[in-house]
Amino acid sequence: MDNQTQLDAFYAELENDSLQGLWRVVRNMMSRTPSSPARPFHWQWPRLRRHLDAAAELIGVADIAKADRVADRRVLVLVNPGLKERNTTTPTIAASLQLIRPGEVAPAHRHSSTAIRFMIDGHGAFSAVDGEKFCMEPGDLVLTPSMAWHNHGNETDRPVVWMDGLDAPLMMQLCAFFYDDYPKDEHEIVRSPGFSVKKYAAGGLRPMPSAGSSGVSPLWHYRFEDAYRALSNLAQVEVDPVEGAALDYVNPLTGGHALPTIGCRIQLLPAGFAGAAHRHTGHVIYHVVKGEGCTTMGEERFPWQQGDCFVLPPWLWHKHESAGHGESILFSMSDVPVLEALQLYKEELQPQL
Ligand code: GTQ
Ligand code: FE2
Repeated sequence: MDNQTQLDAFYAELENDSLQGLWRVVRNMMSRTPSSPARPFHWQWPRLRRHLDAAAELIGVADIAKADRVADRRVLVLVNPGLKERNTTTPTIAASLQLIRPGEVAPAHRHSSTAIRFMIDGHGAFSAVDGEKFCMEPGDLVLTPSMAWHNHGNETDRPVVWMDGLDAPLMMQLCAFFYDDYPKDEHEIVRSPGFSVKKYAAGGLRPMPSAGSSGVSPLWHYRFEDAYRALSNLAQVEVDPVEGAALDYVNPLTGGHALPTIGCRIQLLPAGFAGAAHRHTGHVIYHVVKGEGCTTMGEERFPWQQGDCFVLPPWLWHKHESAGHGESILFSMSDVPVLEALQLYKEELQPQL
C-alpha cells in the first residue's frame, strides 16, 4: 500500500469511530480575527413600510384563530443575506418589525429568549409583560425578560409598527429554548399603569432593594421623552469622537446592562458629526430613530434615513456621520453584554493617517 492509500484507510477508520484529525479541519474552526456569517447590510424604511402594509392586508393576527393566513405575530424578520438558512439578522440576535392593526391581539406566550420592543410608528398600542401593560410612544423601549408572559394589542384606530429584538438565535445555539402558550389571549394585568417607571425610573436615584438583584432590569419601560432629554443634555457638554452622545439602557439597581444578552443603546449624532472609525467584537443592529446620515462599514458606505435598519458584523472598521442640516438619533441592539460576560469584548480605534 502506498502512503496515500494508507492515509485514506486511516481517515476512513477514524470516521467510523467518530473521530477526526484536527489538522484536517482546524482551518475551518479558527480565524486570525473574528469572522461572522453576518454581512454588513441595510434595509430602507420605505420598502419595509410597504411590505408591512402588504402583510397587514394579507395576514391576520389571532382574531380569526387558526384560520388560513393567520399568524400569532405579524412580523417581518430582517434576514441577513449571510444567514438565510437561519432566517436571522445576526448569529445572536434576530431583529424584526411587527405591525399590529387596530383591535388585534397578539396572544400571550412566554419563552426563554429575551426580547425588546422599540416603538417606531403609532401612539398608544401596548405590550403587556408579566402583569403590567406598557403603552408605547415612538422611541420608547419595552423589555421582555426571559420567561416573562407577554401579549400585545392595539386599542388605537391606526396600525402600529415596532421593532422586535430577540436573542433567539443565541438561545438556539445554546440549546436553551423554552416556549409556552398561555391558555388565554391576554395575561392578567396585576400592576397599575406606569408602575415600573414610577418605581424604577428614578433619574439616577436608586430605589430599594439596592442590592442582590438579578441580572435583569426591573425597569421594563424606558420612555423616549426621558432618553431624548438625557441625550440632548449630554450632547451639550460632551460628544464622544466615535459614538457621538451615547447612552446605554441600564438596570437602575446595578448600573449594568438592562438585559444579560441584548445590549441596548441610543446615540445622538449632532448635525455635521463626522465620527472617528473603530472596530470591536460583537454584532450591532441599528435603527434610525431620527435624521439622516451615513455609516461606513468596511469599504462600503450606507447612507441612511429615519426608519432604516442596518447591521454591523464584528471586527469591521466603521464610522458614523450625520447630515449637516440636523441631528440624528440611532437606537441599537448588540450582543456586547454576552461578550463582556465572557471577557471577549475587544475594541480598537483606527489609527489616524
Ligand atoms: O412579539 O412575542 O419578532 O415571540 C419573534 C418572536 C416577536 C413577540 C418576534 C416573538 C415575538
Ligand atoms: Fe414572544
